[in-house]
Amino acid sequence: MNVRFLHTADLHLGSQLKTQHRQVTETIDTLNSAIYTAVERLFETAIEEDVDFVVIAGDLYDEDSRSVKANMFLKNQFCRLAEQNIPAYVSYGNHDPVGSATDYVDLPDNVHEFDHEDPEEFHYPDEESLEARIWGQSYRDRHESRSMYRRFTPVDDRIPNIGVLHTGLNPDGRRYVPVARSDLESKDEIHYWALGHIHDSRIYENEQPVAYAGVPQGRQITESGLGGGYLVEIDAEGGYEIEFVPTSPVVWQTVEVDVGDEDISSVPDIERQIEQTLGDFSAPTDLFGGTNVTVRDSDWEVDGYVCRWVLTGNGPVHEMLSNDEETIHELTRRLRDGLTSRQPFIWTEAVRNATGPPIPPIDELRGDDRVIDEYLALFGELERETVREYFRDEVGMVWEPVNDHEDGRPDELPLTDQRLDQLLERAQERVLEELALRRTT
Ligand SMILES: [Mn+2]
Repeated sequence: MNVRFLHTADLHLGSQLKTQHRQVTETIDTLNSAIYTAVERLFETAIEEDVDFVVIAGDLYDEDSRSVKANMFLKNQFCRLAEQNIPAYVSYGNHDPVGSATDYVDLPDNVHEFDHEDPEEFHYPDEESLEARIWGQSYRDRHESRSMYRRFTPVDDRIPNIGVLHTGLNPDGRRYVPVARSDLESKDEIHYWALGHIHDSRIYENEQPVAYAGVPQGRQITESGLGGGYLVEIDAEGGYEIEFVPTSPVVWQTVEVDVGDEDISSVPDIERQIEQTLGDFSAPTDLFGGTNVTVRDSDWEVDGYVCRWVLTGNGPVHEMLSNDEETIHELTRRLRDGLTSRQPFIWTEAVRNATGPPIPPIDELRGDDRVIDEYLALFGELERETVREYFRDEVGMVWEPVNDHEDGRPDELPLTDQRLDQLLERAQERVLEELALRRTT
């Protein structure tokens, strides 16, 4: 016995892309409707593929107050499924807990919403001709300290059993369904874990698949790459096939552009340098390296990219970019004017200046100057883990690592290993720049 279904989560209907795009007209419709377009594509795929059912693992809405528009939109999507006799099994998450929910419209009968007091088991297609069981539980409040999964108890594993959970997979956290991945993996009677909450698509294949569908459409620079959902086929013997269906019309990217060349000295020069990177743009499809997940090849195309340009390199433009904020503002404005009408469009989210002053190449300085040599040797020490520990201690609470994106605060800077690397590298460059300037002039 096998079943085929669509697994999605974290639609966050009712939220907006954080793009500061209010002042443009050409792309405004695409950006404003990107989340709806992405979700519509998911439902379209479910219908085209004639799946058995659809599973949504929480955060359908961005706010627990929901919105009339989002509510009406989802109702229409569910009605399209109903016309094809496709049921949907829906759990609510920390963004749309049931306890404080306002439903503006009633959803059609093919939508089965998981209860928020106790776990619930739904039967596909019905009690008489049982082909699959779908277990889940909705959030009652914004924070859920119940781990829920223990009470997902199908009577046998002779047909596919699916567990639906909105969780950060953090056994020590108390807010988003504390549970370890190994806890879920040890539940042999569950053949597929359909998870929500983490916003990028990822999958663990140690035992049965434990899968996050990710967002259908990224909304900010930290949600980069393709958004989408999974087409899943499973059987009761542990066999499975998972295909990722890309849906996001807009892709977020951070692009480093080296503007350190000595010939680059003006704003138009920087623009030309940025334009040279555009030829390499393509939606990244190598998302699931080392797993069994394939990315669906369809006529789907990206409508546009939202880019954060990070300018790097040591050259004459450093002074111009650093002395006056207006330069960055003007560059941002010109990029928005110049690139937005392209196909696919390029919207500039921000320009960040990470350039340094012109200095001689390090290799020219090495060996010639005792101070610089000593400094370079000292910097090698920073690679050691004990020194990294010391830094982590010194910078204190403000740099506490945040494992769950929901726990991030605007006044905190989560210190990941990657960010620590960036900081150390940047610090090394800054000191070296100062030393080189002072020792050579
Ligand atoms: Mn979410």
